[in-house]
Amino acid sequence: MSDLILPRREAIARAGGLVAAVGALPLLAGCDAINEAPTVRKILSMGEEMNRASQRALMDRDALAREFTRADLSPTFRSNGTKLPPGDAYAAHAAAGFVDWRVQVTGLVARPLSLSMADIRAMPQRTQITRHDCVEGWSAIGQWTGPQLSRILAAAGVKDSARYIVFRCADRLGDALYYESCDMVDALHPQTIMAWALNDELLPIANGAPLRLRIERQLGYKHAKYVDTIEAVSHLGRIGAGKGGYWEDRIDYEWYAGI
Ligand SMILES: Nc1nc2c(c(=O)[nH]1)N[C@H]1C(S)=C(S)[C@@H](COP(=O)(O)O)O[C@H]1N2
Ligand SMILES: [Mo]
Repeated sequence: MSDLILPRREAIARAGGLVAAVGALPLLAGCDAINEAPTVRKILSMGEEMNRASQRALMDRDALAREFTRADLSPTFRSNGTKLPPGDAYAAHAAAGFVDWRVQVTGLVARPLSLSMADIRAMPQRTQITRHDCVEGWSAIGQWTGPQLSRILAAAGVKDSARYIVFRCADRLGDALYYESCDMVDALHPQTIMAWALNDELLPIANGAPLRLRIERQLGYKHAKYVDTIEAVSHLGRIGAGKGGYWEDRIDYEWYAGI
């Protein structure tokens, strides 16, 4: 939590700095006189405004992404990035309807899990209709179903030392496997689900079959497809090139892609 409190402290410190600077002007009357000076009042309220804005930004991390209705569904939910993971192993899983697919829940957890798709579907489910925004300039509205990530993490007994969740994917894109990560605020957000259905059908291969992350407060590239490992970690530095995601490691995509 301490990183979350920092921005607010910074805002307060910055506002304080402004007030201190004005206080140093040769206005030196009592506090009340300073507070009544129009510029000072303006600056003080700016500080308050900044503080309120930063508090709002913090609280907003828990706010829900907008949900839509079935009437809003895009006629087709397009695919981006990998459309078919290369390799025989994935092809065999697909041919078998993913009956032997396993999702490992590992890292900083009390009870590592190896979940089948049947296990995933037996958990309590959440269905949500949301808009996906890709940085490449397109959006699509789809209905997603799957268990909340928070339930999976609770079943595994995620430890207090876990600060990030890493999602490892089965598709190699160029030189490396795709992966993504998020902090615990997004991991435990009610709309963060591991989806196995899109628009009431099993997830198509192009959209990440058999299981993909939906992390609705984040941009498209954070929504890892073809997930085979969910790992709780304390640091991201030793994973991939250390920037928390496949694209973050390669081009200047932000790790925190909040929307
Ligand atoms: N494993 C994996 N996940 C991925 C990608 C990918 O190439 N591989 N592309 C990302 C990008 S940039 C976007 S916009 C979305 C696209 O999801 P869609 O194919 O269902 O439209 O998946 C994201 N997750
Ligand atoms: Mo994207």
